[in-house]
Amino acid sequence: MRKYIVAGNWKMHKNNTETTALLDEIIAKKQNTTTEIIVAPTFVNLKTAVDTVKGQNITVAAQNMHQAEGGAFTGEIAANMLTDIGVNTVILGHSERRAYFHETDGLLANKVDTALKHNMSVIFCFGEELKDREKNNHFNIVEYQLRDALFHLNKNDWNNIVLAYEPVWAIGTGETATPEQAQEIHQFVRELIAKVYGNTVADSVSILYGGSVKPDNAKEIFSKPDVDGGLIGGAALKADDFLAIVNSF
Ligand code: G2H
Repeated sequence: MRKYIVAGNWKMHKNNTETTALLDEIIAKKQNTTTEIIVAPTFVNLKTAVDTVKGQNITVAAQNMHQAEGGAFTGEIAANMLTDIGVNTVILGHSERRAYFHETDGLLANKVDTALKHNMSVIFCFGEELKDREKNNHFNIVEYQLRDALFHLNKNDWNNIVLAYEPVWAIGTGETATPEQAQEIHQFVRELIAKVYGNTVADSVSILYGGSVKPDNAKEIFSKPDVDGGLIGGAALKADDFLAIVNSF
């Protein structure tokens, strides 16, 4: 059975006080749900978040991490610094990391390996840019991203991988892929994983959609058979919006 997941990627928003306030509101208003709720505040607020959500069935994730075990990498964060404070999930390969911090699929393969070595779960983001879609090259791009970053993994590794399809042209732009466009890629990805790893892996990996998901479009997107939830940016910054999305299955 695939897990349904709604993950809030807070990006570079919310200071420490605001982090506590938003989490308190989410905790106070959240209803019982079988959907896994994940929040990803900034690094400096992760420990606060872990302490605040204790016992609440909310997972705290980091938005990035370095591939090395440690060393002279000014400004970076290692896997064991995250696990030591109770953060066992990390978002890797977000398009903003790829675009502004030059992260390549080769580098991301190393980051994924490091995360798995530390028994962390990875939410791996991928997706084409507008120019790729305009050239009708989006299936190829997505396939290359997954092959280069993930297809060296063995079958068991996939127990700790969640995928997040985020078409770059739909991120923070108000543009959303139509539910049909999302389903088409999600189905393609699941079939690709089935070819490489077999049906058991393909049927058990959760594939989230991300890119301008809002309370008013979440239900339709999540209703598609290969969409197992969402990675939410802007709409994750307000408790009511985020929880409306969590309750959209
Ligand atoms: C895509 C998404 C969250 P938004 O980046 O990862 O952000 O929902 O604001 O488009």
